[in-house]
Amino acid sequence: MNADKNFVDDHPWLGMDTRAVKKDLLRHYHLTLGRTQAVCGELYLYQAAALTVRDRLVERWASTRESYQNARSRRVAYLSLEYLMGRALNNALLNLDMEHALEQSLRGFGCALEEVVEQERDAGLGNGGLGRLAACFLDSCATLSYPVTGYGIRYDYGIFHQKIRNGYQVEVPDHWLESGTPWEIVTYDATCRVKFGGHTQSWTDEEGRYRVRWVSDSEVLAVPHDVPVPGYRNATVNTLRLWRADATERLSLADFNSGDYADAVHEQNVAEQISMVLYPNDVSVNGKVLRLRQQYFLSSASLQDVVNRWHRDHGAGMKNFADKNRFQLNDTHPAVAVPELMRILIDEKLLDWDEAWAITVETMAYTNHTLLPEALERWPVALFRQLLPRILEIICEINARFLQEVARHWPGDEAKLRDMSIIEEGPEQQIRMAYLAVVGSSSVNGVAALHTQLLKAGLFKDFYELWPRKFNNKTNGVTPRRWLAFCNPGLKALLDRYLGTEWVVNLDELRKLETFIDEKDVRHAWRKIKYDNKTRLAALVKERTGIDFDPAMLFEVQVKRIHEYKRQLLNVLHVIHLYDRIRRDDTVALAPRCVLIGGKAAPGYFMAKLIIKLVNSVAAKVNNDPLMKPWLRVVFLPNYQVTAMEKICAGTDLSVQISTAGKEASGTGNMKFMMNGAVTIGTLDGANIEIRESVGAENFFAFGLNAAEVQALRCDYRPNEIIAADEDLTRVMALLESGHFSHEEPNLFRPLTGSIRDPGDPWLTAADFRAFVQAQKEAAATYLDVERWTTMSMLNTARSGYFSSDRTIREYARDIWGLGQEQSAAASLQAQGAA
Ligand code: 26Q
Repeated sequence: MNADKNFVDDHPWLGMDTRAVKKDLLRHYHLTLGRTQAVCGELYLYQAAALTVRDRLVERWASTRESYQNARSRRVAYLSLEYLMGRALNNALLNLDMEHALEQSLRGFGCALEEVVEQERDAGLGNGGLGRLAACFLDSCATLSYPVTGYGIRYDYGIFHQKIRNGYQVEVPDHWLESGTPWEIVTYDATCRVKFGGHTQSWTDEEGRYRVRWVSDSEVLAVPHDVPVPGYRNATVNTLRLWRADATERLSLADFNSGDYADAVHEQNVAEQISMVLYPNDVSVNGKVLRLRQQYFLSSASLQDVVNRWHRDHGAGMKNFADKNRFQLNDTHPAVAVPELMRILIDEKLLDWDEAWAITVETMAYTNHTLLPEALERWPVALFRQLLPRILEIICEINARFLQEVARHWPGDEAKLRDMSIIEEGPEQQIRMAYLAVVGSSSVNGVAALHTQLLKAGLFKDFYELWPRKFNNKTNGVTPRRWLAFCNPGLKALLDRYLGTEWVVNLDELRKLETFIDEKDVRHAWRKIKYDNKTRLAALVKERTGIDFDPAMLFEVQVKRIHEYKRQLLNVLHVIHLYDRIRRDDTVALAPRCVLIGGKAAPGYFMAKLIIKLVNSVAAKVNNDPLMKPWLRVVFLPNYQVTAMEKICAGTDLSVQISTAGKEASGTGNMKFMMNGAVTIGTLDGANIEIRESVGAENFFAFGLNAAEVQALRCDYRPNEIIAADEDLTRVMALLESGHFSHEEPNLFRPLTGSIRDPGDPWLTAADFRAFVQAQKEAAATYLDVERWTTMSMLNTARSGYFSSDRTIREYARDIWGLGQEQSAAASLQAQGAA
């Protein structure tokens, strides 16, 4: 065999020792980047470090691909419009165990590693929980050596950068690729073409088959940008393939020659728009044409890619394709993959409908992430007709056949046909993407036990009756590599010392911590670690807001997207209540506390933006009042992102998870806090319920209405009576309504107080106020009992093993993807052999 062809196999892997790393660092600095004098804290040193690490990833990447190929195992494509990857360098250093070598190498330049890693911009290609979940899943798949490829879009602009001006959110574009990224390799030879617009033609071919041709009026190139996803110390490197959109014809020569330069680049601009920017709404959908173009672009390119590889590896036929492939849809955003796979199989591979449908349903699986009606995607039929005419025909055929099945199951039931139809009738026909995903998949899962239960009883009730076996739960998890081993080095050292190092890949091992729960030294070390982490967090708060947090005080944190259902407003009501108590000099059993709230609001979400302004106004009032100083500090932390959470979760005492019961599908921030020894104050919603079960009710501050009580109260909700009957709440509302926090504009917060007083308030904020205050009192009293709090904190970490995304991914692999144990083990063995 030609040595060049197999460079990686024929050469020993690059050294991991300081000498080898330092040599490559210098080489990249001088030769790849063309620099002469290394300057500490500059971008180029980071880039040289990243390239040095990347070389080692690329070697393992090639061998991982080969071992998957040899194992001929089933493959999974994870389709997601969002990946919130955060920083890659730190993560790769941990997973390849290179931190020490790089640190030493940089020392030669008189430079600290911490300074170098700070140069990296977050890859913020997602909004919140759903995007970060995708990133945690990729980490677990690589760590477990599962052959899973992530597919997404390489947005030029990720989630906006949040600035706060005069207390208001201002969105600044996130041009994260400004100085390039060392973490992608462009794979031009796997470029695909995606069709848009035009019309369809049908004919009967020589063999008498009914055929359809989609004559599009434009085509866009999808260019793969591959990002390495390293597993934890197992020599596996999986792939995140991100598509960038490009024009097929770079510029129109005709237009160019006729002198219209602007028109000449028009097509290019239209094409490139597709991968230009991430849509910044996380809950309510916005129905923009460009968003549908993004969805189809991702779905079509990814499916073509999988089918192309299939032919490369297995020849021309589609036999066994269903046995060897699975597609996981991250919410309905890529649900158009269902009709797109049908199109490829029927129009291009010439399968008949039934064969194609069997393959499609067998290979597709759908994860639902929300029950909120405003988050359910619907697209006008008219828009599909214009943009994706062939796909619309296929959806109509899927629906027609599906409705026949409904009619067989519920004979004569017209209402059922109307309720379950993929196409919603009305003044404007709409496609219900969630129904399309359910009908076209063999698995439908929710993301926490309560959420799945509510899906089966509510949104998908009829579908559950029709196909009970499709439905299953997969409670979310988070990766313990980033969310414990990396973000909490102090705690990692303690765990390594007392438990050994297995816990990083087997988080259930944390249970062993319970055997040390009474050991004085451990308890003392535990408190010291938390104190140090709080000091780190305080430094971040100081840098971003100018406010001093005192690490001796209770750190209470609520960070997540700003949304009414998450009830940051309830948190603020409690803060105002504390402020009111301190002003009245009622400080009995009060624990001095620092309250941190952070998160981005969708740019068009008025109420969420007003909540941000309120937090800032209350913070200003509190922090400028000398009376408050010993008791209360409040900040809104600007630009909450993955990298900020790495410091935040390690330095938190009390994790605030207070969504209206039944509304938060799962939550994943709650899990990161728990792992790092924070205690939760929370409602019985989403994964909070399972967190409480795991840690024990005595180690969790639960409060408020449960999902059933929320439902029941809706019919007869009288917030004004609740307020009138509650002296504390009356005072809080009076402060807000008197303009106490908005002197120049006394009515500024009326929309918020009005919503609390509205009998139609869907979030029942007033209903849970008293219970929240009570739970907060208990939390404060407990915090003041240092020993009791230490025990609670330790037990939260010790019992968090279930919330590892390794557990979640094992369940996906077993129940949905059917990835056998042997497949993962074989790949892992091969990779290790290569290492
Ligand atoms: C849809 C159409 C058009 C534009 C935007 C969107 C869109 C984008 C993102 C809709 C929703 C999202 C994100 C949803 C999300 O993050 N959901 C969260 O998922 C987490 C992981 O399962 C859960 O833990 C959270 O409870 C859930 O809110």
